[in-house]
Amino acid sequence: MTDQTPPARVVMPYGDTTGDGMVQLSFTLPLAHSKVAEGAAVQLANKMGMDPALVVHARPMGPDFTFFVVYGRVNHVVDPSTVEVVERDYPLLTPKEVNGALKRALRRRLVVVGGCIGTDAHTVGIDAILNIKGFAGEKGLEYYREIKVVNLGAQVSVPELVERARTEKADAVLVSQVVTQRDAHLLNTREMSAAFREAYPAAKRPLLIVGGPRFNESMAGELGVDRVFSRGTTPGEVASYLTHRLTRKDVA
Ligand code: B12
Repeated sequence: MTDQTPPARVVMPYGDTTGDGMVQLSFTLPLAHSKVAEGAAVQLANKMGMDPALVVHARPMGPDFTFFVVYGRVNHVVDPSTVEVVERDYPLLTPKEVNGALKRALRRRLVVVGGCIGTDAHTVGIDAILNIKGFAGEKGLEYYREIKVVNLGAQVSVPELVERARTEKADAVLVSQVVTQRDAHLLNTREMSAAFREAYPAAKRPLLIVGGPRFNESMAGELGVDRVFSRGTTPGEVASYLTHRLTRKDVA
């Protein structure tokens, strides 16, 4: 490539050599492990555009199911310039800057109520954001002097969450959803946001934030929340977002 060569617009996955198109895929078929089941796995991979496709791992999952890993080539290319993502649209602040901005703007502590709703008991994610010990080398929101954190823990019902948000006069409600079986994370989030809209006049409603590893950050509008956070979120990002949204009058 010379200095004049424009950067490639499209890219392909690779395994051994750049552009060879090799990918690896895992899935389970409701078939007892057999040569036929392995052939069915290859057929599925072929139909998905992998050709050739090779079963590199097959393991029975009980008597009637088999888990597969298939390695093979695809011919698809992707164009990074057409990818749409939610970019961070607020500055990252230090805890000191967050505390200073909140104190100046609110003249009281910001109140955050959080928990896992529905039957979800995966509290590690919300604890990573809220608990003082934090995540990825950053302290959680409990560390911030100007933030009061009420962590309700696991399996909080929506009515309980709304009630607690009311009694605590929450500025923001932080909900975690990790389990995605039958789209539980989406259904629970919609139920939660609808309940807050019903319980509060629009101008008084706390900021609604949902997070979890399988959320698409661009779904805030359709889920009825103000912001969605996904994999790898750090407490500092959340504290900075809260400060941005709750101290600036011009931010919708
Ligand atoms: C630990 C764990 C458990 C523990 C949970 C303990 C606890 N107190 O949390 C226990 C053993 C209880 C458990 C139980 C179950 N689990 Co489990 N569990 C996991 C595991 C291994 C790790 C999850 C975790 O802690 N991640 C670490 C945290 C830090 O990451 P995180 O949650 O993504 O959080 C980050 C971001 O997403 C974001 N974030 C998350 N929430 C929020 C909220 C806000 C407001 C914000 C801003 C950000 C944010 O910030 C965090 C930091 O970056 C995952 C597999 C995996 N490797 O991910 C399975 C997994 C989540 N579990 C799974 C399942 C199926 C279950 C069970 C149903 C199993 C069963 N049959 O009983 C039960 C369900 C229990 C229930 N009622 O919820 C599945 C879910 C599959 C699916 N499609 O939904 C997974 C993916 C495993 C798998 N591959 O099958 N589990």
